[in-house]
Amino acid sequence: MKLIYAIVRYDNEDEVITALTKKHFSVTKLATTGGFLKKGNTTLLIGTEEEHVQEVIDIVKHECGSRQKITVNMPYISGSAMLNSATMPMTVEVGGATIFVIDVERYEKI
Ligand code: 2BA
Repeated sequence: MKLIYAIVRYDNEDEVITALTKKHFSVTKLATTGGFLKKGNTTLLIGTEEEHVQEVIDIVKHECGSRQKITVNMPYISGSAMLNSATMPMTVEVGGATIFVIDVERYEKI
């Protein structure tokens, strides 16, 4: 048994969840926040057998599309030299998804 964490953009969550549930995967959605941009994103938890992990990743990849470049403000870091660059634009790559696959030691439904 594996547990897949998929961090996806908020805009993609409906399509990903719909596609996964259509294929009978169980999904739990968590409202999360990226530490760098401090913007909301969505973390999906999907527990499945090892032989289905690639199928889940393929579905997430298909629904989330490719990475995009966006320009954002530098994060505000209080008391640091970065204070003056709070309005300075910078480009970061976002989109697609960040996926972690973890071994599950024990799985029970009681
Ligand atoms: P954020 O932390 O808000 O990061 C948004 C995007 O900013 C990242 O996109 C990356 O392109 C850039 N970025 C993040 N940290 C950076 C840094 N220290 N310096 C420069 N640029 C940085 P993604 O890589 O697609 O990540 C999207 C979201 O996925 C992240 O939102 C975070 O919530 C999560 N994530 C990504 N990698 C992670 C990891 N290794 N562990 C935990 N969460 C992760």
